Amino acid sequence: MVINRIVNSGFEAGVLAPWVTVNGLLTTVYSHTGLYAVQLPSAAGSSLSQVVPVTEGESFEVLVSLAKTSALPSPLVTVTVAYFDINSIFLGNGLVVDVQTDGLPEVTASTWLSVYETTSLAPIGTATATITIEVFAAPGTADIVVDDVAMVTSEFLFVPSGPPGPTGPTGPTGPTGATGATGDIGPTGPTGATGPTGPAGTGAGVTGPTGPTGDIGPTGATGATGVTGATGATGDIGPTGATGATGDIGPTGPTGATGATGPAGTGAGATGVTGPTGATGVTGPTGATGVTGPTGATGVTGPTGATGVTGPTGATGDIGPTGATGVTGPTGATGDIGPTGATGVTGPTGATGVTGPTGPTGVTGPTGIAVTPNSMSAVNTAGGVLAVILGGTPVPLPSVQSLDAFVANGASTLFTVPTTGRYYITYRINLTVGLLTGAQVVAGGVPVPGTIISPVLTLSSFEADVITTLTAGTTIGLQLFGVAAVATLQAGVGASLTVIRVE
Ligand SMILES: [Ca+2]
Repeated sequence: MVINRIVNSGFEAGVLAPWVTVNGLLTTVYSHTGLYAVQLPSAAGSSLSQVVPVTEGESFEVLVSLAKTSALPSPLVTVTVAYFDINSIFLGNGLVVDVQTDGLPEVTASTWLSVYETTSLAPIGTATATITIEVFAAPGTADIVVDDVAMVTSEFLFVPSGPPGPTGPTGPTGPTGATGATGDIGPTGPTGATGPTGPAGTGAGVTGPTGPTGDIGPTGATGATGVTGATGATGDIGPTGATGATGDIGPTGPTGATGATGPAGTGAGATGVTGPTGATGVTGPTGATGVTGPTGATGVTGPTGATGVTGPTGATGDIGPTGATGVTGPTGATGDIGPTGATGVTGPTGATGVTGPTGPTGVTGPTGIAVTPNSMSAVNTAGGVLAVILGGTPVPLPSVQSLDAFVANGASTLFTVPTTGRYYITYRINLTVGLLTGAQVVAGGVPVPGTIISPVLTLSSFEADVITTLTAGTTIGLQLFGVAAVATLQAGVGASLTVIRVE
């Protein structure tokens, strides 16, 4: 911890105590920082001092800000630190600094000289130190002002040095320290740009011989521009005129050399962030072994060492849990053909194939059941004369009868149907002369549609075929009808009727 042993360093207590002075005065006319400083007159000499506690082995950084109060030269000023033991016996000087005559800046220009020096170590037995600023008597010199006197030391300087501990967290930023003294004035910058040209003089006189250049008079009002005169002979170069008005500020010149380091500010600032670790110094002689400190935190695990020699095989452990299924390996060689599996489900019917060639005719099968069990046929082969009437005249069919189960009446003009079914009916009538008579088959006394022939011109031959349903017991016969006439049947086939059951 940095500490300043001086009390009331900047005199801002408003009183001098605990400072002791000879001829010095507290002043508010000048100050380096704050409101107060101490003025030390030079005419008869003066001094300012303070006693501070010191431990043997300590040293200090001493800071003092000084200036003079007028343009007169400054007198000789000395800053001294002297060490004393518990009995106030002088043990030696820690610091003696002389500021030579006229070595101080003038305070009115706000410039101060800051003395910054380091004392030697306080010798064994030191109990106090006295810091003294002394102004030597010198009539015709300026008074001196003093401000911001500090003796700074660090408590860490005298602690036995162990290895550095870990860096602690950064503390909060402390208040801003006092502003340091202004540094030395830097080198003069480059010359600025030339200022604007002043107005021309009044009246154009005849150019005379060039005289010596006079002083530059005040600038007159701008006159009218005169006629340009003949150019005179070039005169001798006159003396340099007075410096003109300052021109505009030129561009910034290159940075000058670094000035002398200014004095440190007064007061101890806050502890800054710990800087980077410096280079390792030369190893000193080994000290006595200290007390063993607390065990430090376990360090980072080091790199894995090389594999050791394989030890003897241990006992077989328990079987571990089954691991995750591994990646499928490459396909192995084809194995032997396995046993035939069970017959699978019948698949869908495939598409119809191409029709094959016609096969050979098969063996004739057995005779089937007859589908015409009832049939009849009857013919008139003798011919003969029939008297036709409008309502119909039956045609007898007595010849070549094949009646099966049909039954003919006595005149062979009607035949009784034995069984109900569908029947194929066909008939023919052949006359010797054409007539306008009609011909038809009647069943149960009703003409059967499809068998009725009603000619518009005379016909000699009639025939028709039809299939119709007949009911058992119905009588069926052949008729001529429609006109009153005499018809003669041909001999041979004068008329015929055939009826066949088909279903
Ligand atoms: Ca002050």
